[in-house]
Amino acid sequence: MQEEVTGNLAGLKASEIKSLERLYRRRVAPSEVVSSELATQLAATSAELHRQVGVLIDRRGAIQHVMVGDASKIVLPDVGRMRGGKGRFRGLRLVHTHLRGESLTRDDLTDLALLRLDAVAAITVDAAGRPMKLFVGHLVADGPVDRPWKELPAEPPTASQLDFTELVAGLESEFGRARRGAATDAGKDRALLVHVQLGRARDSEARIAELRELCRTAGVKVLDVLVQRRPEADPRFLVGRGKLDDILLRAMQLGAECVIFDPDLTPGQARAISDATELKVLDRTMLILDIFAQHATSRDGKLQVELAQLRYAIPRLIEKNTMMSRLTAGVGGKAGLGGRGPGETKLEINRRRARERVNLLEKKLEELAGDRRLRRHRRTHRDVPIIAICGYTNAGKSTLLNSLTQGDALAADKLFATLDPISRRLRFPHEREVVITDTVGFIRDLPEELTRAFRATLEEMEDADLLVHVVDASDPDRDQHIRAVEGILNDLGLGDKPRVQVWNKADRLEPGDAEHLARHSGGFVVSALDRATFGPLLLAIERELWHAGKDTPIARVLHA
Ligand SMILES: Nc1nc2c(ncn2[C@@H]2O[C@H](COP(=O)(O)OP(=O)(O)OP(=O)(O)O)[C@@H](O)[C@H]2O)c(=O)[nH]1
Ligand SMILES: [Mg+2]
Repeated sequence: MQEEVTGNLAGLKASEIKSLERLYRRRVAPSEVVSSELATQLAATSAELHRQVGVLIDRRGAIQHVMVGDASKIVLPDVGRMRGGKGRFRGLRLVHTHLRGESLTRDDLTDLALLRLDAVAAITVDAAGRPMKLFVGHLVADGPVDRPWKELPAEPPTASQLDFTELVAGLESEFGRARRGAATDAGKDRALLVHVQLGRARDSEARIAELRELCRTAGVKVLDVLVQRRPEADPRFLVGRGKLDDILLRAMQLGAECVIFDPDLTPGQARAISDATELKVLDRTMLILDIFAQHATSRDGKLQVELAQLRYAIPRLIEKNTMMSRLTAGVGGKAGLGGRGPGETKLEINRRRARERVNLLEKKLEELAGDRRLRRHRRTHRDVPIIAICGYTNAGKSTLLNSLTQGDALAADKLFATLDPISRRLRFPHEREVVITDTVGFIRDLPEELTRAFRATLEEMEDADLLVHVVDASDPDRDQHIRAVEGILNDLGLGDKPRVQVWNKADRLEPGDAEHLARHSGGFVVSALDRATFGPLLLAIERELWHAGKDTPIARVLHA
C-alpha cells in the first residue's frame, strides 16, 4: 500500500512527516465518518503545523491517502479513474481540518461533486488543537445544477450521531435510480455540449443545430446544451473558471461522459480543462475527426484520418500522474468517442509514440500519393473531362452523382457520409463521356487538420475541368453554407475554376421559392431524387465542357 504523504510538505521536519505517515495506520469503523481518535489526532497535528491536514478514507474504513495543505486550503491527489460503472461513487470520503473555524467551502463541495466522493467532512480546530465542529456534505441526485449537494448540521466530531453506512447505502440507491432512468441509450456516448458565443457572432443557433447534427452522425447522445456569451474567449478555459465548474457539475449531474466545446479549444485550453476533470474533453474538430474515422473506408482515407487525429491530439495530450493536480485528468479513455481511430490508435498513447506514428503515416501516405498521381495522370491522358461535385456536407452530392450515373455511392442522412472520392462515368450524346467525382462535404470553419485529411479529395478537384457546387436549397442556413464553400474553394486556390451552382432538394421548397431561385440565382434548380429535373443542368455542363453552341443534342431533346 502507498504510504506517501503529499501536498505542502515544504519546511516540515522529518519527525513531522513520520508522524503524518503514521496516520496511514489508523482505521475507522465503516459506520463512522471519522473516529473520535482520528479527529483528535488530525486536529492536534494540524494545529501544530498550522496547515490543514486531510485523509481519504475508503468504505472499509482504511486510510487511502494523507495530504497536507496550507492554512486555508488543501490539494487532493490524483485519485485515479473511476472504478465501476458510469456515474458511480468513488468510494472515498475526504476528512480534513479547517483552521479558521470555517464550514465547508465552495472548493470542498466542488471536489465532492467532481470527484464523486462519498462525502466531504471538515473538522474545525481551536487554538489548543482540539477538534470543535464536524461539517459533513454529500451529493444529492436531484439538487440544483450549481449545488447538487446537501450540507448536514454541524456536530461535535468526537460524538457524531451520523450513521455513515446508512448514508452511503441511501446515496447508492438514490443515484442508482437516477442512472437506471438514463440507461436506455446504452452504447452511445453521452455528452454535454457547450457553445460559446463570442463577441457579436450571430450564427449561434445554426452552429448549435450543426453541432447536434454532428453528434447525431457520430452516435453521440446530447444530454444538454449550455450556451455562454462572452466578449472574447477566456485564454485559459475558453469560458471563465466559475462557469467551467458549473459545466463540470452539470455534466456530472446528468451522467455525461464527455463535454464537447464549440468553438474549438486551443491546445492550452484543452489541456487545462482536461486537467480539471476526468470527463473526456472534446471540441468540434475532434468530433468531426471522429466521424471521419468512422466513415473512412479506403486505405488512403483511413491513414489520412488517423494522421489528422494524431496531429490534432498531440499538443492536447496531458501528462498523466500529475500527483498534485486538484482533480484527475484524462483524455480518451475507452475506445469510444475521441478515442476512435482506424486501428488501435487511442488519444492517450504517449506523445513520443504518437510522433513516431505520425512519421510512419506520413511516409506511407507519400507513397500512396505517388500511386494516385500515376492513376490520375493516366486518366487525364485519355482526355476525358472531369467534373467534381462539391458542396456543404449533406447537400445531396452523392445522391446527385447516383442519379446522374445510376450508381450506388453511399448517400445517407448523415454529415460526412462520403469521405473517399468516388468517380463514375457519365455518357453524353455523340459518344462523349465525362468522369464525375463525388467529394467529401465541406463545413464552416474547416480547420487546417481537416483540410489536410481531405487531401485525396482536393487533388481530385484540382484536376477537374468543372466544379458542380451542390447546395441544399431547403436548408434555412443555405446562404452561410454557400459562403463557407466559396471561402474554402478560394483558400484552396480553386476559386477561378469554372463552376455551376445547383440548388438541390427542390422538392422540399415552396413552389414560389424554387421559381425565384431558377429565375434570379443564376444556378440550376434540381431534385437529386428526380432525374426529370436534370435537363437544364446537363445542358449547361455539356456547353461548358465542349463549348458547344446552342444547338446540341441535349438542347434538341429538351426543346422538342
Ligand atoms: N428531399 C430530398 N432529399 C434529398 C435530395 N438529395 C439528397 N437528399 C437527401 O439528403 C441526404 C444527404 O444526401 P447525400 O447525397 O448523402 O449528401 P452528401 O452531400 O453526399 O453528404 P456528405 O457525403 O455527407 O457530405 C440524404 O438523406 C438524401 O436522401 C433531394 O433532392 N430531395
Ligand atoms: Mg456524400
